[in-house]
Amino acid sequence: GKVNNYIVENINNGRKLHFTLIDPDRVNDLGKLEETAARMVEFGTDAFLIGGSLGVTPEEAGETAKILKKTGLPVIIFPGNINCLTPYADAVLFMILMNSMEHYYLMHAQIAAAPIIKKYKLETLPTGYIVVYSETAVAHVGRTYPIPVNKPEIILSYAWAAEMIGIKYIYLEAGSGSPKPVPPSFPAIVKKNTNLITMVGGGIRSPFIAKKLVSSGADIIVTGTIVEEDPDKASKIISAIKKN
Ligand code: 1GP
Repeated sequence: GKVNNYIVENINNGRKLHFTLIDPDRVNDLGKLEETAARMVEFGTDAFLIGGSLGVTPEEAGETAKILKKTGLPVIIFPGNINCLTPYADAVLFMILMNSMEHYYLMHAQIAAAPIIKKYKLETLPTGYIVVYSETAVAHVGRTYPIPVNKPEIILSYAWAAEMIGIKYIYLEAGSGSPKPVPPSFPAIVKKNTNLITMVGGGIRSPFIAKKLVSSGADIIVTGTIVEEDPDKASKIISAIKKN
């Protein structure tokens, strides 16, 4: 698929990527979103993710995708649930929430989504999604089982299992607005021992942390909250990871 090729080619050329996450539930002004999106493109973001844990209507997802598509960058759905699906995006992270204790997030959401994704003709990016901490919206909604931060070998077991199933992307998630990001030892051990494309997000607020995560092995850094607060802060993060 086009979006996968774009990501893989960039990574193979030694680039570190930045994805801007927009939660359609928090978009109040589409004009302002268009402005923010244009600024993020100027700063060097590489793609847009759209999604949220709660409250996203398919209409909001669609309106958000349409605005973001105007930038010319890939627009990828990062679904909290099937309500986030919209035909106006380019692709979807087709995710298994690997450390969920809920059967629904392991296979039923995917079964419910698959025929809709076919109808919408969305490209799928097969993704293992792991939520590390417990005190975030995604952890609560997804009923996840937290990962001990001082045990990177556990995250490696998840990553190996994902790779053995045929999954191509791994998303190491601290949770949106998390007070701390995932430890750099997590992308480090995954990168060293697998061929998975490693995405890291949640609680990334400083250029220093972002740089540390990419130098440890993250291929893609995702930021959402700071873009909502002030796109200028995201600009510094993008510069830091691109300089790496
Ligand atoms: C959440 O990883 C993303 O799914 C982004 O998190 O909002 O903390 O940047 P932040």
